Amino acid sequence: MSLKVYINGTLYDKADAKISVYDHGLLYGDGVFEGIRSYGGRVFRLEQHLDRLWESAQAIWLEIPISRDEMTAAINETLLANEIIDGYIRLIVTRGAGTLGLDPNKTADPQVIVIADTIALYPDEYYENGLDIVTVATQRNHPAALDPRIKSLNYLNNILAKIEGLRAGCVEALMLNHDGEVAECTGDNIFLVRGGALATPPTTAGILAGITRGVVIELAQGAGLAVHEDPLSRRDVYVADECFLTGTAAEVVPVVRIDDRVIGDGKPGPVTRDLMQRFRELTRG
Ligand code: PXG
Repeated sequence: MSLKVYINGTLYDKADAKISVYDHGLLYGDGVFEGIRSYGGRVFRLEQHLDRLWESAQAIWLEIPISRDEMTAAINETLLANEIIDGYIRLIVTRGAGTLGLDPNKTADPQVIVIADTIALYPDEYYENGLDIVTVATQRNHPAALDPRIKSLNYLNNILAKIEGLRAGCVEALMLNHDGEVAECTGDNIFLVRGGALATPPTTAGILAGITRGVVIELAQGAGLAVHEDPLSRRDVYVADECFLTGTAAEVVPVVRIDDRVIGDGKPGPVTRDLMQRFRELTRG
């Protein structure tokens, strides 16, 4: 059975799921997206992902041509057509096909695309032993230029950082903001554990307000942990007791080495392991 992809109300075979080369999503990265998980046939934190998608679109003057209810129906239809129970959903809204100029007024027909697929998970080893990451030279976009809270199709900032990380032998890379503070990784938010409390950069540090980040903050507070959203330096990271990353694809993944400094005792710590377990129970329990 070929994978079916939703475009503007129609399900196409993957090989036939195509949009124009004049689409400004392709020409300029002009559009927005979301990455969402489905667990046990239920879409995880759908309302929050839709909120973020609509806010991203609002921020770039992009009117999503369908309602939230229609988007929800499109997601369910695409999941069903592909018989996906546990999987990954990618929502994409492009500006649509236009001229070769920047002017979005010369585009028509924003494209609404829903891809539902299985997800290639990180290997178990990452969760058992933790990641080794590096800080890269590519800074996170300055929020005054392009706010990282907007999940736009223009991901070059993160891709450059990702390439730097990969070339250093790391699957994730830590990005700093314009003030040299810790921002986030290329597709994940970062948390530290120190003195039994969590610390994570505030969204004003120039980061994506991750949905998983929000879930982990709730889980931690529910477990009686304090969570501090304060600016963090690289030094704070190096002296942390524990470190972990959160994201839709990664969920909660420990970090045990950063810039060749060992974090804690070099193994995933107890707070991280407890939150991994709580996240697993929430999504699979
Ligand atoms: N920061 C950035 C820059 C992201 O792109 C996150 C943090 C985590 O946010 P969520 O809401 O997912 O907890 C992201 C999300 C992928 C992939 O395929 C990446 C993301 C989402 C889905 C898939 O690598 N990034």
